[in-house]
Amino acid sequence: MNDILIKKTTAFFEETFCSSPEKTVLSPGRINIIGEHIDYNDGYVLPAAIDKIICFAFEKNNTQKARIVAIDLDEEFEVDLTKEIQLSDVVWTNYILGVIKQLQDNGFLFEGFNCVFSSNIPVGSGLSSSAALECGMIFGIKELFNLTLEKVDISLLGQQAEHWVGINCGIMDQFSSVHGLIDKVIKLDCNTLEFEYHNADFKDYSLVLFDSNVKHSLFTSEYNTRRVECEEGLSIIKTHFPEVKSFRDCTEEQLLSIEDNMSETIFKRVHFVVKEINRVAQACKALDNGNIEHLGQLLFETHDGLSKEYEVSCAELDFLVALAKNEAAVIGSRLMGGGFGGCTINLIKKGNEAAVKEKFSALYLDELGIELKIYDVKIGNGTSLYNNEN
Ligand code: GAF
Repeated sequence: MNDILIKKTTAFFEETFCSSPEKTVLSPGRINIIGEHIDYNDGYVLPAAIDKIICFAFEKNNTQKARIVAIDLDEEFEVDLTKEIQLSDVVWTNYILGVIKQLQDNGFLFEGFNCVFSSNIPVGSGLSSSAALECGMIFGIKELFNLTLEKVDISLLGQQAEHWVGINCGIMDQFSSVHGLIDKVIKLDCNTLEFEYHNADFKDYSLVLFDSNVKHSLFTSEYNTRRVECEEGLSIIKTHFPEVKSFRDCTEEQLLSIEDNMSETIFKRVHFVVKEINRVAQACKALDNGNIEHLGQLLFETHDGLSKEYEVSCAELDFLVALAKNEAAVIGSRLMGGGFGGCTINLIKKGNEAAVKEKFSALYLDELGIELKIYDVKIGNGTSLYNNEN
């Protein structure tokens, strides 16, 4: 599937610029096994890059202008690199403008370039197409102009670009897009950015994503609000337990003992965070030990917390997880990513995938009148250069 995308992108580039690309870059979306809304709360997360990608073709153009074409949207824009970068009304261009601005603000020197890109990452499905766009652009500019940027720098600059666009996100999406490795999940410490790879061996179960096919507009405002609520909760915890520096140091017992010192809403948010940090540790052990049934159970628990305590779910996602709970072949399911729409991630007993997909699609359409989209997930490599001679 990616071969077709690469061919299409290369051919489009050649037709548009009458030359072959100097650099071709592949940048993936991501899934997250567990540890949701935990990156900006300094805990551990367990994401992986996937085999759905954005393909970029680049060349230098010896001007001070960047000309960028989004093949799938049939739109293009030009950036004058000598002028101050401002937010635009065209949403997708802001991720690229943000990347250019962050590189410039951090003192990286580069000149004009041409770029076309095309994607097979579904947009608005919680698979981080924006992180793939940011990290792929940074990677391409780095390759064209020989910038000294480590993988972690690319992740952090991508995150800064996303903040500039307006979402105060954590580091998980950009980090996993850049650091992904085939068949591995990344256990990332979002406090220190230390990480280790674990085998993504789900034994007798397949990973399947059910895309609710909705994206509620609450996402950005509620996401940013959750961050503020968690900061407030943590500062209350710290006044009672000065030894607690971040949520990972706080036990559930400590939290329960000061429940009356915070509002019901703040308590629910931080209660979820403390429990979710524990679940990530348990999930990692379960995966390493091949206890996928336990991992599945933890996914269900995470969804409950995201829905009732963190309140980032929606009727469509709750419906899909409820279906999963009633289906013996599905041993775990939860909303994945920021919430308010997008996908659920599911562990389905091998051999039952087709029947479950068919049943859920029919029920989702019948009950909610929405067509369910389905993606089988393969875990792939992080942002990388494509060798045009391949
Ligand atoms: C979005 C954000 F971009 C991530 O940083 C992360 O917080 C995620 O939501 C929730 O886990 O994808």
